[in-house]
Amino acid sequence: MTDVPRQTYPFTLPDLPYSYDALEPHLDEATMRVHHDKHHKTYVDKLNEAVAKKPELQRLTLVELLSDIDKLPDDVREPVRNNGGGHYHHDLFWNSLSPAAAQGAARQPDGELAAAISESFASFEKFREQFTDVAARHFASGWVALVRVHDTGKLALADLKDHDAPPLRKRTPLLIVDVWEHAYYLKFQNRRPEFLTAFWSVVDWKKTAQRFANSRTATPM
Ligand code: MN3
Repeated sequence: MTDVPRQTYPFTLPDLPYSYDALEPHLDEATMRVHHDKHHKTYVDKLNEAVAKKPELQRLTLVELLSDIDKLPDDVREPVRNNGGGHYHHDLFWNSLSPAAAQGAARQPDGELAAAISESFASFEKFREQFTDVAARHFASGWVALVRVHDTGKLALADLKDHDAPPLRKRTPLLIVDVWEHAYYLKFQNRRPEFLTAFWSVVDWKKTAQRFANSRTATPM
């Protein structure tokens, strides 16, 4: 299956890359099930509905659609922004999480990613503090991502409203957390900080390091 950023119409929902209960006890099976099978699927379905009406958009990849959002026809711009962004971000979120980390393995980055985080944020602890703070304070629905800024090669945080994607030609998201209530309400109700603590226990630093390495050599498109 084509990786999600490079998918073209008709877009498809990949299976979760691990079992629904693989992140227990940090992230619960019931939430993972409804989040992937219902929420994420609905974004894919609605994205397809929107693009079905525009044959001229059907050869564009998901990243191309999201990068040129302002150039899209008026009647599909918002559906693509919301549902295309929802598809892109959820795929990255599933691939930001690791069953091995849930079991206690590799809960910190190493190698070049660790060095880049320290260079951009002073230390791993400062990075985690800043990321957690932005995610805890984010008003209403959205996402917080660690991104690589292509111009400078530095890492930065992106605080994203609703499903708005960052400018993907200029910034590549490496790690993301979903702060929509549907991501945590079943288990944590309104206690978003507890969800964020659970998130740090399941981050997939290995895949994040792979995305970091790819972002330095491959074009985002
Ligand atoms: Mn979600």
